[in-house]
Amino acid sequence: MRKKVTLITGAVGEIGQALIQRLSESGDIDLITLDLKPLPTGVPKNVVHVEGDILDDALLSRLVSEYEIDAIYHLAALLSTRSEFTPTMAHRVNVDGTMHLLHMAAEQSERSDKPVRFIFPSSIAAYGLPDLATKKRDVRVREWEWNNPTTIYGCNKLYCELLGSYYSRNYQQLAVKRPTMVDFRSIRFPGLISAFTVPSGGTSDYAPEMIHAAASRKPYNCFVREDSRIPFMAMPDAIEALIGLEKAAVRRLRRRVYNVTSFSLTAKQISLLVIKAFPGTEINFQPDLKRQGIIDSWPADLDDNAARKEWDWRPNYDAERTFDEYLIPNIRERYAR
Ligand code: AKB
Repeated sequence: MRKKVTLITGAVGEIGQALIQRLSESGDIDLITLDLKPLPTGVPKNVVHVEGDILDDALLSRLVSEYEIDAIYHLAALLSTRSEFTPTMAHRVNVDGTMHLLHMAAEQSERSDKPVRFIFPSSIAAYGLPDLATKKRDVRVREWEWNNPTTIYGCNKLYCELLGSYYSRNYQQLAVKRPTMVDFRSIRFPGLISAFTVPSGGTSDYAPEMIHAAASRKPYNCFVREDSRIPFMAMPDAIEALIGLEKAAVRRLRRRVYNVTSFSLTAKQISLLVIKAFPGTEINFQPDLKRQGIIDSWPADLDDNAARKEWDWRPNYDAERTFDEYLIPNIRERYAR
């Protein structure tokens, strides 16, 4: 008998590390984690870490033959700024990688005669507002509005949402009598902020970078204007959102892709919270034209009513709690060490 496991790709990324910690705490599920790199904090009990490439078909087939993969959190991706520098690589990792994993999930669903739950973090990058006047007018964007991404990463995410929906609906329907379906579920995340890791290659990175720089007593040059506004979320809420959607009863879900959000602040408002926590911090605003363009195309806020209604999504951390109870104490401790 094959052992039942949950697979996490991109395990060494920010979301990956936090998700592994949260899922391994409960100790009641076995995890296979996959990444090109080793896990930086060691391998917890109930976790088997595999160093390998999501584009390696032989490796994916070996995993399917050895384990009964019940659910997949497919987190591996290159973020928005990094992807603009290496669009071909971004396409390979973000799109080809997802395609390989979806195909593996379809194979696994057929083998175990049960749809594998495929959890995919998408992003506000899937939206693209044409100008600042529209961004000011259409503040809380709904899932079906402004799906015109301006970055390769946004295009990759939007297309993969469609690919996942395709694999859930009608993959092989023409070829075989009974289709092998995947239970694809996706979340469009705002910018995420973790107290324990610093992101790399994203465009929403100015918020976490500002906080971590202040805690380590370094000045920070913010690469967007003071009035730049996008939504954010504390990492623990992002993890609860992924698990909440994975556990949601299929009969309640009306969509495959959901917005989730917590608080929406301008870069100036974030800098004031940072200075309040770390008095004397020097923050300068020196906008980078390209990165500013990306932030200007992302919505100022998200409408997450569908997630609230269909799977009871609620963030636990608003801006105040994120700073006062999660970021500041944990970051202080981290840098004091
Ligand atoms: C990025 O900035 O690329 C990510 C995202 C918003 O998806 N943090």
